Amino acid sequence: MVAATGLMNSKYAVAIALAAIFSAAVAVPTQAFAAEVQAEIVPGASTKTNDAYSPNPIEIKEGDTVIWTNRDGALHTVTSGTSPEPDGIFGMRDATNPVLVPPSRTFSFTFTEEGEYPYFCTLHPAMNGLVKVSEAGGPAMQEITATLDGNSYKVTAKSSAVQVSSVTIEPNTSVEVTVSGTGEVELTLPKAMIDGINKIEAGDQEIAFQSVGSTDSDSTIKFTVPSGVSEVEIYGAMVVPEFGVIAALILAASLVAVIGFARFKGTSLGFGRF
Ligand SMILES: [Cu+2]
Repeated sequence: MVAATGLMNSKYAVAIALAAIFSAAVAVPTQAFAAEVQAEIVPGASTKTNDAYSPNPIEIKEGDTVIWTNRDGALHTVTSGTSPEPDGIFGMRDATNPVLVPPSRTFSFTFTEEGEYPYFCTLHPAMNGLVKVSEAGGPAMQEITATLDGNSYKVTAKSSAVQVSSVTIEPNTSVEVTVSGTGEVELTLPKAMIDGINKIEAGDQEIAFQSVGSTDSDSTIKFTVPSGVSEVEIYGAMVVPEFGVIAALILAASLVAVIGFARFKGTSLGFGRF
């Protein structure tokens, strides 16, 4: 280790480049943050009441889309309001005509505001359901695992606006977080992976962060992802080093030493002949 330290610095760029290539290879495609939630009009719905739509209630977040599939053999509707009065929020083509959903077809609606949305079937007014939309501000929890040398590090992200798709360790340097969306995110990072967090960069810009918690094993930070940013670099006093790279560098160091020694011998031998 001690012998390799000098070489480590000169080969540092190589290690970082390797890490960058590796991170590019594992980049995960970003997904839309809003969810599509499946629901159905159950078989035999015509004779059912609050069990005609399933699940009931449907619990979602602001921005989510509910897709109802008609699994029954009859026509039905998914019409907002309290039976038998449509309120016009969804499921109506115009003031008087509901959207008919034939067997095997779907009806979908995107809920952008929190609240409770009762709905029913205009053809079978006993059929009724409820969609409960909670504030997107109730942050979603995401768990992402970063791996290095067979060790995995579990990172938790909490945000109502930002989706974290991958966390990549650049050994000895930083932790790179791939994000989509703009807004505040709270990250809990294992200290075994990064400790003494001291700087966050997005692109070439430093962004402000707050330490909001610390335990023996984890630290939690909070920052705002600016618009147009897809990668955030977190720097710390300690970032886990890559064992494989260190081993390769030590091997390279000893090879260089051996070759150097052999050349020296060869040269001196050559001189000896003249
Ligand atoms: Cu119906």
